[in-house]
Amino acid sequence: MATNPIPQFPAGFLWGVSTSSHQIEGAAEQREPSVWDDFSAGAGHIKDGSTAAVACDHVHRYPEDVALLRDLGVGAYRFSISWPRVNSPGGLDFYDRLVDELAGAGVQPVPTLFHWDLPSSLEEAGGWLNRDTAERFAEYVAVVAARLGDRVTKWITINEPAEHTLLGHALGTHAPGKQLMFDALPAAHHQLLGHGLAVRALRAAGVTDIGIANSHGPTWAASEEQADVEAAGFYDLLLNRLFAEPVLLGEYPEGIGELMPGTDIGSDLKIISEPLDWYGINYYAPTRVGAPEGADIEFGGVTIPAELPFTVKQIEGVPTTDFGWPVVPEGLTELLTGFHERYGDRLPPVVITENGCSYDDIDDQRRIAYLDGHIRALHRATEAGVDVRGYFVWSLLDNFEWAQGYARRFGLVHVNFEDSAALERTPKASYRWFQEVLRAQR
Ligand code: IFM
Repeated sequence: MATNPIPQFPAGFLWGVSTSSHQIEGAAEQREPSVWDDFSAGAGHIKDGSTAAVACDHVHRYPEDVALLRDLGVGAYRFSISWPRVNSPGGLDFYDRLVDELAGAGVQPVPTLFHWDLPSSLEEAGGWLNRDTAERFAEYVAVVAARLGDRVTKWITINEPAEHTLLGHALGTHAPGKQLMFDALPAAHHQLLGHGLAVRALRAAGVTDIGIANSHGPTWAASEEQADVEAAGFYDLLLNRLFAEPVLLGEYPEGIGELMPGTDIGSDLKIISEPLDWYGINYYAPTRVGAPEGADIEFGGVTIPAELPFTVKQIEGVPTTDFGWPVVPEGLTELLTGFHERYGDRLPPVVITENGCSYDDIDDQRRIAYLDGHIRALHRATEAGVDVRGYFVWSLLDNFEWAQGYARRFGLVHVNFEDSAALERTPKASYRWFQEVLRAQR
C-alpha cells in the first residue's frame, strides 16, 4: 500500500464516487424497458450472458449503500437517474427516497440525467438518431428537476456521449447495437443538443450548478511518421474535440458541422454551448494510435474495424488493468494541462467525474496504486494552474459493466454476484485506503 501522504487539495474540493442506474439498480420489473434490456437479450451481446435485471439490487438495498458512502467519508455521490424508471408509475419516488437518505448521511447527491439507458419506446421512434429525442429529454429533465430540485443542487446532463455514439451507434458493441460507422454522427449531435436543452430546462428550474460528464484522454501518435500523426489527430478529433468544442466553444471542429443533421446548425450550437458551471471529465487512459493496418483489431474489449482511418496500439512498458487498459497516471496531468492550453478561459472549472480501474481481487493493492497515482497526477495539474474542483472514483460497487457483464470489477466495494439472494457487499482494501485519504484531506 502507498504510504506517502497524498498532497492536500484546496478546502471545498469535492471528493466522491460514481455509479449509474442501469449498472446497479436492478428492479427492472418496476420500470419500462430500456435499450440495454433489449440489447442484453441478444445472443452474444454480453460476454457472460448476463443482464442487469437484478444487478446490485440497489433499488432495494440503497440504505446499505448509502451507509457505505457515509462510512467512506465522501462529500458527494454521483449516480444516474433512469429515464425508463421516471416514466413508470412511482419511479421518481425511488430517487426521492435516495436523495433523502443521502441528506441524512451528509452526502451531496449529484445525479446524471442520462447514462445510456434510453427508454425502448424512444428507441423505437429513432432514438438519438431522431432530433425529437433531444426535445423529449428536456421535458423529462424538467419533470425530474421539479421533483428533486428542492434538495438536489448539483446536476450532470449526460454521460460520455462519445462512447454512446462510438460503441452504441457506430460499432454496435453497446446498446442500441447500431453499426452505422460515420452515419452515427447524428446521434452525437442530438445527444449534445439534448445536453444544451437540458441545461436550459435546469436553468428554468432555478439550478445554478450544472456540468456534463465527457470522456477524454490524451492521444499519442504511434510514431513521428506523418501517417501515424494524422491518424492520432483524427482520433483526438473523434474522442476529444468533437464533444468538447461544441460545448466549450460553440463550434464543431473543421469539416464536422457540415456532416451534422438539421437545418440551422448555428442555432443548435448556441443551445449546445449554453454556459456551464463546471466541465466534467471521465479519464481512464491515453490511447496510442497509428495509421490503419488493414485488419480488425481487438482492443480493451472492443473490435476496431479495419475500415476506420486509424488503429489502436498497445502502450508498451506500462502495467495494465485486468480489463487490459493501460495504467498511465501522468496521462491525466497531460490531458488537463492540454485542455487548459487548448481552451484557455473557455474551459470552466473541471471536475473529474470518473476515474478508476478493473481488478478482480478484494485485497486490491493494484487499484490502490492506480488511484494513488491518479490523484497525485491530478494534484500536479492543479499546481500547473488547472482549476480542478472535484474527483469521483468509478465506482462505489462492482456492477454490470455493459457488454462485459459482471466480468469486470471497478468497485471499491466487492459485490458477490454468485449469491444473487444476498448480493453481499464487502469493502475492498481500496475502500479502506480511500477512507484514509479522505480523512487526511478533511
Ligand atoms: O462503467 C463505465 C461507465 O458506465 C462509463 N464510463 C466508463 C466506465 C468503465 O468502463
